[in-house]
Amino acid sequence: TLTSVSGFPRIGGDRELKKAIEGYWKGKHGLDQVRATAKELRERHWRLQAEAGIDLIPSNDFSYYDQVLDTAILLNVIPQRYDRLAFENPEDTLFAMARGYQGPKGDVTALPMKKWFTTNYHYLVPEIDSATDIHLNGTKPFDEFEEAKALGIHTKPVLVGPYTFLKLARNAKAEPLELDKGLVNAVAAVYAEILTRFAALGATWVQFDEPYLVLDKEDGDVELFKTLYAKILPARTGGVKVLLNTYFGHIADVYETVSLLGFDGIGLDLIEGRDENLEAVGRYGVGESTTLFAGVINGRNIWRNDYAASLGLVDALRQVTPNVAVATACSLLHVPFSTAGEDGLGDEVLRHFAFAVEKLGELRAVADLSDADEEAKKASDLLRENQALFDGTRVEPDRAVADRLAALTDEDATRLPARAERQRLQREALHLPLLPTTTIGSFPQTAEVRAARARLRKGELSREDYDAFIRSQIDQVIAWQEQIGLDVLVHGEFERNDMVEYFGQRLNGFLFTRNAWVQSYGTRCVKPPIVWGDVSRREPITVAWSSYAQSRTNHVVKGMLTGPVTILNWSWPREDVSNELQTRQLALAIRDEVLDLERAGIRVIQIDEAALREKLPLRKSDWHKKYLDWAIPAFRLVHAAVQPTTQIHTHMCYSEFNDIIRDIDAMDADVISFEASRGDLVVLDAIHDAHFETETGPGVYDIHSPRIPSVDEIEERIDEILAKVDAGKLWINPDCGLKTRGNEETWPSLKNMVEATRIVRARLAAR
Ligand code: THG
Ligand code: ZN
Repeated sequence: TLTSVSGFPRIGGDRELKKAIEGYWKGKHGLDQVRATAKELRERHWRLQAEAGIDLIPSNDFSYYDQVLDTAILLNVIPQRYDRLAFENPEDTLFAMARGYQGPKGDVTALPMKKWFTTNYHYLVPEIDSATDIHLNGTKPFDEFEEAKALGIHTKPVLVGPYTFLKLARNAKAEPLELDKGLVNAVAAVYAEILTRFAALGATWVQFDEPYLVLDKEDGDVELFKTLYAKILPARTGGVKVLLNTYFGHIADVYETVSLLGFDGIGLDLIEGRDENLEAVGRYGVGESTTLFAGVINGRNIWRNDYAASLGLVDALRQVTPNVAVATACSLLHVPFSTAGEDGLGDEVLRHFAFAVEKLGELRAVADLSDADEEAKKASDLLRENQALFDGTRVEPDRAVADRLAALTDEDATRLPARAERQRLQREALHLPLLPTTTIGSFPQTAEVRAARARLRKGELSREDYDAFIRSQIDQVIAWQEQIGLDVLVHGEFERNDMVEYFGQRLNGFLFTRNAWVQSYGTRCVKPPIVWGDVSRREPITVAWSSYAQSRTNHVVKGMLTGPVTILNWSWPREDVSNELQTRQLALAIRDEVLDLERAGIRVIQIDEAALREKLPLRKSDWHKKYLDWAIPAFRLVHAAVQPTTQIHTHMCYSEFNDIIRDIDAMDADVISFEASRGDLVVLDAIHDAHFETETGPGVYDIHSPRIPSVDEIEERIDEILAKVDAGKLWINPDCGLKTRGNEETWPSLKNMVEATRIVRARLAAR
């Protein structure tokens, strides 16, 4: 049985690509070194897959920064402002589009970045305007195909498909495209040309990734898909085959249409879209010359595959067609590289894990087992050993946690009195001015802060000295906040590496890896903690730092926590219990922390839910019953027991929640801050129209850029917001945390923000 990998991680087992590219950006070496590292990694990754016996090994899944950006460049979708910089090397144009450019050649901001479906990966949004001249630009996919061929490895080129590309692209005003005939034809023509070229190079399969197909369809979507592929598929010459690959959900609503278009292969996600996809295949059948690619190896988890379950899925498809290949359910980009070297974990634990390299072996094993007869399967050690991983209890349940959860009632997740009454009491208790100013919590993680943490880890700095260092950082940041006149202060989070890892490390039930990095965007990676058992809190986590900060000032200091939904979404959840249960366990742990902070005299507590929207199901019909109905109450459980005068804040990184605005209000926080500085004021209309009760802090400047916004600019911004939000309910803050910024831009920016606020306040008072 044929095996196919959708895509492989490219950052490298030791993040070699990250280091090479960042070294180049810092001027430590030239592009030649970046190119050499990239080439080495491609070779290593192809060889690993070949040695694992994979039949269809992807090429062009490599990228310096992002595969959507690569696709844009391949289609010559390069806005003029980047082209005009006239770099000699195409890599520099690519990096300018990805990160912006400021230097002798000009000054341009980066393309916007967005979350890739329900993952923590981010892609760059292609920008198409009337001046865009779409044509095949560059040779990256062909070069990489030939590079592998020269190594004796025949690969399957992979491209982001034309439908997904057009659905993700925006016009210059960041609006969805008006898809006129010319544009659609031009895009289809490039893909047809790509197919023709690959046929000439001797490719057997070409894979087009169309994850956008798993979303609800809008008017015209199905037509668009049909139009594109009706123009592209006839370009199959010389026996080249086209695999239409879908993932992150099911395509039941279009399966019939798609199966009639004559693709040589259709890739189906049998993990996330299992039941619907199986049902659709059963109902509509499969064309005689079409192979189904059964996506049974999970590309979104770190757990070993359950072979018996996978074989069941392959068998179910074989009831319909003999032409079944076995595949990863999506690209392996979203999992860490390899478990090799994770010797801190112990074999009892490690045998349950499969990262990208180990998943290759699983894929081959499932394919081979699916060819074996019943006798051979019975005799298979491989199958027996695999089964043993899923028999019995992996970890003893924590009775105390179960009892606590069982005793909870709706009242435990219901805060009283009602929000309007609380807001009145809080205004009196906290003595806040109109338009209170604050920040999202973190301050710059300078080289000095990172170095201190590294030295603590290596044993070069004692815990006492480290704590003293953190206290000195807090002293400084409190003093600076007082100086520039912020109203609600924070301690700066200098003690934290990552807002999720930090909490995971201090809770029962979590495990950690040394090197299990996953790309989040560009060269930035995350190392999510692993939920292994029932979660509970051992002891207070943040109380000492927050109380210390509060002891240094007469201003209110805001306590800073990460919420349960975000902790789970940015961890590797276990699969033997539901996400809902794990989130409720986390909610109880954070609830204990909230109450301890309150007891210690912290009167404002922020519970970040930066990733709340990330795992919102892709199909609207699933939003509530599969997610919001338990995620929102879990958040309420965290804070419902505080005093009416304790003010609860929350923060979300993306303002894309117009469509779930009532659910956000139902979190019942007193204040919410969110990103809104990129000109997108639509969410403010939604807040207005929904009679949103939560006080709001729409970010007044963009922290993702090193630019310092002027007082005028921020003042204008506040006025714009005031046209839509009642002054009595408005907070003034930046977009997001400041940990990725430097002090040299942070403090002037905040100073300007406070100054702009004072001007607006004075104007409002004079009215
Ligand atoms: N934490 C986690 N996920 C996130 C964010 C986060 N996802 C979305 C958002 N923030 C943007 N993503 C990132 C991801 C990584 C980093 C910053 C923003 C980052 N990573 C360091 C790097 O790759 O250099 C890690 C280095 C280290 O810790 O040694 O800065 O905040 N979980
Ligand atoms: Zn944020």
